[in-house]
Amino acid sequence: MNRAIRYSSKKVILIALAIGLLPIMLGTLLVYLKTSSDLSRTSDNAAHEASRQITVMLNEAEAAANELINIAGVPCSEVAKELREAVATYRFLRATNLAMDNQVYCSSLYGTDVNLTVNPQNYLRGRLRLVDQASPGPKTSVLILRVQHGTKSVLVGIDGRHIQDALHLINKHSNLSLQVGNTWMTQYGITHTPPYKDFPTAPKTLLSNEYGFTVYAAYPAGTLVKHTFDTYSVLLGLLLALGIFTGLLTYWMLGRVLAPSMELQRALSADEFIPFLQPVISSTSGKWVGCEVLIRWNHPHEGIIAPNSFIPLAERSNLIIAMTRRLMHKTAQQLAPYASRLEQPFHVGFNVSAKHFENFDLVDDCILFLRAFKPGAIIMVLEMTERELIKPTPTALQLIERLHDLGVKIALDDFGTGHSSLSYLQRFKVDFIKIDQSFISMIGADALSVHILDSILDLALKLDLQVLAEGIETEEQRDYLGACGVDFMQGYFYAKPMPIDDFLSTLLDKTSLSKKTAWVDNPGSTATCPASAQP
Ligand code: G
Ligand code: G
Ligand code: MN
Repeated sequence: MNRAIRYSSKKVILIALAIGLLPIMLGTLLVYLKTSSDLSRTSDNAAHEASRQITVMLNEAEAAANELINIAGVPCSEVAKELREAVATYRFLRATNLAMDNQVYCSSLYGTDVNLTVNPQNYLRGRLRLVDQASPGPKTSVLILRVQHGTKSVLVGIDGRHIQDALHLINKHSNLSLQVGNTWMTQYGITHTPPYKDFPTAPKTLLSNEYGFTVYAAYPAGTLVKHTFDTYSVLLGLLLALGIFTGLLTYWMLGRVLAPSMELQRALSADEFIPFLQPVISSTSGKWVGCEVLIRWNHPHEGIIAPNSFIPLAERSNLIIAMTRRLMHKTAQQLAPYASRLEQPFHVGFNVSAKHFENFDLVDDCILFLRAFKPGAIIMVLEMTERELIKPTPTALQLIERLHDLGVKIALDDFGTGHSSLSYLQRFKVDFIKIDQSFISMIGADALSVHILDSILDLALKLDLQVLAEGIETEEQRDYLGACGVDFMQGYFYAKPMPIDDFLSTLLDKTSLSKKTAWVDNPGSTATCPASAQP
């Protein structure tokens, strides 16, 4: 394939990039959502577990308090021992206290040596309070449960270290805290500002109906991303590899399949396709009586590109219709101003493909072309190649009908290379046949080859159609074909395909024309036609 058509456009890169990123983004999103729901679940579990463990501690403390409430009011000297025994018996207790009318009068830690007034309003639901306690021993926090019966009450303190340990052990990564009123306990101790504000990831709140405390569980900022990468690093690596692979594959495939036709489309929009004209010469007058329009791609980097490298692609990608339309338009534009100085009528031949015979667009294109000239000035010829025979579908036949009504002629190009039958020529109402250059080059070669040419010529002439020989490169070929009665000549011997400007200046420059005269005017010609192919 031509290098020009493989130029990968920016679009291909963008599409490949998008397709490559798709599995990466989609996969990462799924993994991210999965991690998010994982974290949310563990956070929820942690909150429930913390709540459960604190409730267990409070239940024990309540059992102790319910035992001790019976001895509240009894003088301290009689019950101090029982208070200390309770602290020793129940696992989590740090201290027990008895009070009358909210005045603590007996403590497991200090006996009667205690002067403490209790304000029930400081207690959540009158029962629960979280405090720092400086003595005895190192400063620690205590969760106090208060149980009241009438004027009697008991205060039992749960050692905050038990709670801290529990909060710490339940989940090392999540941040757990216990809220009682306006006081919070984290695994690090007591605080009076909400600690969970700094932990925005997967926050969970759990309120204890039984005791009224609240447990918060959450993760620090960035945990989700960190967790995603920690847990799914292998999967993410695979996704990345998959993304790169699909991206490259897409780039490669588009580059092969899509880019060429996109490049053609671009060139079409940029008006890079231009007509070259090759003259058709009358055998009898030697005059330029027509031309064949041959498309060229005027590529910005590659220069002039021959059609063989892009016409098949244009046919496959359906661009050939639009391309031919542009070509007809440009030819008309450039030729029309000089139409009156051309031979009258002047034949202008366009190559058409099988694709053109699938609908009636060609009719409009031909009408537009002919409209650019005075009626009768131009004979438009459509060359359909014998290499790919067009199927005689109802559409194709009707199309030919309409074209004929417009005065458009049909030429069978590359005659001799295919297998068109007589009935085929009649059904398609062929007006001209163009003998393929491969036969013309046989002139002057061995006897067998010339024999093939003679048979082709014989057939062509007997069909009673106008005959054109293409690919004429030598005088000998011209004279031979002229003697055989071929009506029109085309080939490098006369002129190569050239830009319209060159074509016009050559045509209008009379002197240049006299150089290549008609075969009949060539006095030195001794060419004779074999009897079978004589006109
Ligand atoms: O010069 P040349 O290389 O022009 O032409 C090569 C081939 O391309 C020929 O077979 C010719 O019929 C074909 N060709 C040239 N121009 C066109 C065109 O406009 N349309 C189609 N379908 N074929 C073309
Ligand atoms: O298939 P079609 O007949 O449309 O193709 C015409 C092709 O033949 C074009 O590529 C044109 O450039 C080429 N051509 C025209 N005249 C000659 C010639 O005298 N010799 C050779 N080799 N090619 C020619
Ligand atoms: Mn042709």
